Amino acid sequence: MKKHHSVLNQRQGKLSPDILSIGEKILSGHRLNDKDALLLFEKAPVSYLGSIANRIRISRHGKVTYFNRNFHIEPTNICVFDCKFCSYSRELKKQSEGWTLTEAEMLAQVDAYTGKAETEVHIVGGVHPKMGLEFFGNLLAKIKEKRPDLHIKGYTAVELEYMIRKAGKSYREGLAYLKEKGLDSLPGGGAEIFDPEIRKQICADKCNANQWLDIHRTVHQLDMKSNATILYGHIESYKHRISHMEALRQLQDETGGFNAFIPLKFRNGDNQMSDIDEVNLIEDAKMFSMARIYLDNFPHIKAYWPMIGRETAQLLQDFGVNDLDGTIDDTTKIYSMAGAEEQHPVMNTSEIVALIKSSGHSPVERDSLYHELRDYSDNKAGVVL
Ligand code: V47
Ligand code: SF4
Repeated sequence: MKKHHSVLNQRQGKLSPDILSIGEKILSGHRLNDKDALLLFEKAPVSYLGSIANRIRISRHGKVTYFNRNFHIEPTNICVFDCKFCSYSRELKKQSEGWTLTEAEMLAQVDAYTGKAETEVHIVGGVHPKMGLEFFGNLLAKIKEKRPDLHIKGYTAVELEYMIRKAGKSYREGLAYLKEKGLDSLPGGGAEIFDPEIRKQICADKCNANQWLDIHRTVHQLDMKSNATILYGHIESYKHRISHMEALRQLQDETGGFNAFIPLKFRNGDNQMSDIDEVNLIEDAKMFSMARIYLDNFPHIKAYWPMIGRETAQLLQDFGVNDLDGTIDDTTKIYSMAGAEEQHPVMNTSEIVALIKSSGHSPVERDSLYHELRDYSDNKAGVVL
């Protein structure tokens, strides 16, 4: 990448020498340390971070942006926990305001996709004391019986830590059991911010950082992949974001089991943190760029468009993002309830292809493990054939 350095310098005009030298170190392949990461977060212009993140993105993925076709099952919004940022869950004591699907209702949702092109189901919800390990094991087995071809990405580490602990099993036993029943991979939710002080203030009662990391480590040791997230833009500082990413980078060095990192922007609609302003687009672009730069061992940086909005997601492709989730058929309520732009997040394949193309990127449909299924870049109209 050496030949790019002088171009980068000229384009950036007056940048302090320390920022410039960090940029050059990164582009010549050095891993970003925490001290330099803090300096970049605090002092580097977003355009500079974006140009570095984009160079890394291009060197790994060219202009390709992946998407996959998935649908969500949200088994319940009843939750034993009380995360202050959550607009979705209803506490156990207010069960009458919540919903809980039966096994038959969830299987009917799977049936609705018979013969359709969706390759993945994402199962995620609240933590209901009556929906235990065995209940979910049986559900997985029945989904697989119907649709052996469907990849099941299911249950955050928070849901798993609770159901496995209640079943009196070790993480290894519980996760091996779910794998045997049909679980293919884990989504990245529940990570929030690992720092114990911040965690105490925003989600005191659910699994802690070490438990989250142990569950993902065990999943990787069992030969399954997972994702990771960060909830940014609330009461945390840049230091907390960096130490969060540091823990993830270390685990990825150890196991190589993470596929994607997904920065989740805090949305302030209808929750106990509604008095906190949401961060602006500049902060979003900085967060995604820093994720691409810092997490040098994560292959994919994903934007979850139902939450961040489709135009922002489109723009973030120039700030490190190479993956957009998903072609969700209006099956998620988590973000519309938190005040995200997308009240009814539906994007069919033609629309997502058009969105990726219109910013000069190349849409490629992937499966859940990032095998390429179809390259749409020559399909000028973005028509689903
Ligand atoms: O853990 C809850 C977040 C997560 C709010 O792995 C909020 O492919 C912002 O993790 N503002 C669940 N965020 C969703 C999730 C996810 C989504 C899409 C893809 C994948 C994947 C994972 O939603 C929770 C929490 O961090 N969340 N409330 C809120 N008000
Ligand atoms: Fe429950 Fe998840 Fe909401 Fe926390 S974020 S209250 S664990 S549903």
